[in-house]
Amino acid sequence: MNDLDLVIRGGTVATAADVVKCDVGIAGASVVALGRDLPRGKREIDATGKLVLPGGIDSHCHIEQRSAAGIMCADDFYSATVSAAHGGTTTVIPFAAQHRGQSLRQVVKEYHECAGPKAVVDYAFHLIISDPSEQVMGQELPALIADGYTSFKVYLTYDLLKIDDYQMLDVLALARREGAMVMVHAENHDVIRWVSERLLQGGHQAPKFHAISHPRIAEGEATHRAIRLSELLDVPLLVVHVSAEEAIAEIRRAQDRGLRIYGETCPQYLFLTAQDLDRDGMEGAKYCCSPPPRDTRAQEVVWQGLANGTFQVMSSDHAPYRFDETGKLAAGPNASFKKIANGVPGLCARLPLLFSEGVRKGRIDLNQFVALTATNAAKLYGLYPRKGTIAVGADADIAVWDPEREVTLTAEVMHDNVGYTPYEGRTVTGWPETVLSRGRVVIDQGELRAERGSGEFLPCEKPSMAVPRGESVPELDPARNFGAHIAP
Ligand code: DUC
Ligand code: ZN
Ligand code: ZN
Repeated sequence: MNDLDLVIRGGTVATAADVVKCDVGIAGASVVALGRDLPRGKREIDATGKLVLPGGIDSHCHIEQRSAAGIMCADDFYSATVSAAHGGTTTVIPFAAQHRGQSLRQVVKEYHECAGPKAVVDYAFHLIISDPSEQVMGQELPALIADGYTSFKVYLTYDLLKIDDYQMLDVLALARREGAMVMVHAENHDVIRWVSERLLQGGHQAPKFHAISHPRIAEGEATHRAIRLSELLDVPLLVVHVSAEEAIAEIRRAQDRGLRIYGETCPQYLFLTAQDLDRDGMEGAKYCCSPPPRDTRAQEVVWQGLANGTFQVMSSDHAPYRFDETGKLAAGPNASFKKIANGVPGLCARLPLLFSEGVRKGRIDLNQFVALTATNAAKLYGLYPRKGTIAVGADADIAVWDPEREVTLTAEVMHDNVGYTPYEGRTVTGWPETVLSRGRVVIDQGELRAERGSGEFLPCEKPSMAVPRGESVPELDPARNFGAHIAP
């Protein structure tokens, strides 16, 4: 233990399980010792009065991604990962997003070309499957899963992304066979389309109608359907960016029945409401995301879901578009709600918001905070225990967190390329002062220290949480497997 490169001394270390006062000894990229009065390291960080937390894992963010409508995200892998690091996040899992007709292999190659030279923290990739062709399902996807892309998102809505229930069953069956994690965007496409058309026919174009066009029932119904399809094939499923009470109830009910259904929510469903979309002029466009923020009652139900374990993860769904002609207003300064790019930024604000409003206000405890922002994502996506915890042998990805520091959120504080934050003017208490990634100081007292391209790609293991629970037949046999579902 004589060769410690860095010792974080005198802080309170919190993981998903424990809160312990101890030092953290780091050699090279790894944590090598946890204990009191560790020998001096070549460098020391005094963490007296501070929390020492696993760096956050943001397992749902869109970086350098072109939307189906052709609009490019405002953040590339440099600005996005710099923003993440400033907020205490040391791993991001954005999407390698397939547009219809594209080879998934080629898509992954292109995202690597974007990320490799720019990322300042480590990254993995989920895949987005919009075109489950024979080539994709038969060859590309199984091969990519074996290569460390072990999770993928599918959409039940959006004209250019959605898959139908038959395709969803194909995707779930493949995930079951290959041990991958399926993430689903669960909203009923036809409900949204039908309501939207009627709103537009009635001349209702303003951003606030985006929220009305995505009814809670559409989210609840699609969540129910996705869960039932996964139940039919006995395969785990993760429902992403959940906002509506109806959807939360479906997830909870499925969990209570013993199904491996997981839930993710995001800051916008805790801190924004549909009222934000009704701001003056086009201002509301800044808050358009799908599913939309709901009301204060829904916010409370989301908080309950975080506290009672219905949700395993709180990710940002960072989908950054500037409030100008390159982003939110790409279809013109008075575009209808249907033409506004969907998404809000959140990579930097995610941890401080949840700490300030969740931990400090007693809605969740520190262990839950760590689980929701880091550990569970690592487990769900095959990065645990290398990432998501502070333990001997784990990567030294650490946020030394000042629980008393007050920061007022502004676009500048976010260090992204968006030009606004939906949380402008909100003061949070608790902020990361030093952030380490694999033992490297990435943020030092709020200053960026990392080089472009110093982040590394993380191939993901097949997640154990993607495996069906209990007795499970590896090959689906309709005559045998589906009998249980036919019984009255
Ligand atoms: N909704 C999505 O499904 N993806 C990106 C952002 C959003 O609002
Ligand atoms: Zn989505
Ligand atoms: Zn998203």
